[in-house]
Amino acid sequence: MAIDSKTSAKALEILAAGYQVSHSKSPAFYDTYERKGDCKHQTHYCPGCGHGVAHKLIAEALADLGLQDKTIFVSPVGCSVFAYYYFDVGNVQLAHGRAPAGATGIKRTCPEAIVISYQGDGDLAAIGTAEIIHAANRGEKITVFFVNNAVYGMTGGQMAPTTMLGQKTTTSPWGRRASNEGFPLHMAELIATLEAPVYVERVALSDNKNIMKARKAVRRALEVQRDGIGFSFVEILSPCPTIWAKDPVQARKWVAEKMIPEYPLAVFKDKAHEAIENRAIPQRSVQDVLEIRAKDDVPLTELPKHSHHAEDLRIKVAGFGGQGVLLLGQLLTEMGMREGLEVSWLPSYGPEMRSGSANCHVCLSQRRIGTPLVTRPDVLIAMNEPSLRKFAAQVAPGGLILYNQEHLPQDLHLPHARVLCIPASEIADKLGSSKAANMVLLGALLEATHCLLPATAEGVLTTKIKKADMLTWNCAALRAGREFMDNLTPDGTITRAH
Ligand SMILES: Cc1ncc(C[n+]2csc(CCOP(=O)(O)OP(=O)(O)O)c2C)c(N)n1
Ligand code: SF4
Repeated sequence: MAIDSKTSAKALEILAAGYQVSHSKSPAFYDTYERKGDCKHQTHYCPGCGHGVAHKLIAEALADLGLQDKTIFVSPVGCSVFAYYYFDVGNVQLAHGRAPAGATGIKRTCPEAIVISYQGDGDLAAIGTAEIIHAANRGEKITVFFVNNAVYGMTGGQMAPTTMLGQKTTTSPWGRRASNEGFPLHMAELIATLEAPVYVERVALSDNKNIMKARKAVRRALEVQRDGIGFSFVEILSPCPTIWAKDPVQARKWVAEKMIPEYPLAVFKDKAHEAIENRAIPQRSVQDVLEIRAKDDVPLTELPKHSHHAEDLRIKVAGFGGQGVLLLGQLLTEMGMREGLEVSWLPSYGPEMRSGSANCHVCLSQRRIGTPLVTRPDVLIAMNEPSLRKFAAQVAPGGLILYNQEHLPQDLHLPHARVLCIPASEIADKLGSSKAANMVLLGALLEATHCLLPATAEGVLTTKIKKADMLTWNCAALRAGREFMDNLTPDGTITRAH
């Protein structure tokens, strides 16, 4: 290698000063990579692969910026699927294309974390187009590193959305044609057209100079997230020597000569300063939200001094479409919000509007909710027999089942839970509308668990139901459900007939 006189003089100067030049791995990498049998110092990437370089730049930035301990790295499906074997940070690996959706959830539940979505071009620009566009458009405060090598590496070199016109791949053996496969997608430009993203840059791993620029971009993107400013996106043009059938040196050259002309390197957006000054959206407290609602003329129950019986209550409501299953879940979450709880509501129903099965998952919690899925309910409200049969076994030991019938089916034994049989449809029918059976069960739930205040329920009903006669039925049904519970003995039998 030729060393010019300036470089060698600098080297001599360093040696004379007693410095020791050494190479070490970033502390943001594990010391050994467990997956790799005898080669625990190596990654699984091919020699000359850009993923290795991109990983190094990210790991060094995390360590230098002091972010390693708060980072959660979301790996994709693609050659970088095993990134979690290398980065000594929190790791999650998600289904193909879903990394930005997962990263959104993680960032929203752990806003103090640094959340990275790392994706290839197949993952981000093909199967995951919707996820990335919407995460960017919502301005999620995450960082996305998009490794564009113009092919599907992991699966053997199929055409990617970023494959260039004329480029041959296993699925475009005569070269990509605009007339048949469309034009290459320019993701950085596309993302930069959206209003919300704060920082968007394209860099290339083509030579040392560009790698140094990539290093800077990686840091900038992470700083944008560290400072809580907004969505940052770095597209990294990256060599894939194996699929391109080139050696590592030729592959880097190909990035410079073929990819950069198609994908120009640029900072497409850097609104960080503007964002800080003009666009910072203040976080709203529960009290703020209540005040806003008050201005909107929504009648409020006062924030009650109510001690909720449990920190977390997970409820599943299930029945036929048309029984008010989803509405009951919505009412519970609205009530929870009014009482200052964290809430979530997740509906699940078939394509039929009526008579198909429907259920919803409801979480009421004094803490932030990690997942809206209720797989082990504390309470099951089963509005019909198929729902009881389907979900009763899921109820947590010692949990509660409210069943919309006078008796359990004879063959069903549910010793693990407390079962209350309430002929809610019948009670509601006598009050004027069997449609209010869900309110009877709501009343029974409030009485049985004291999870929320009956006054809150009436407040929510008054806001939601505009027709006077319907409001009367529903409030009457709510009270009937509570009264029914008052007349139950501890073993669940009725002391007074209705
Ligand atoms: C749902 C689903 N569809 C398809 C696949 C097959 N698959 C695995 S990786 C991949 C594309 C990988 O290409 P890219 O995202 O560009 O990453 P690279 O391997 O080039 O780094 C595909 C299509 C899959 N695993 N899951
Ligand atoms: S196939 Fe390409 S992207 Fe995958 S590890 Fe090898 S060089 Fe890297």
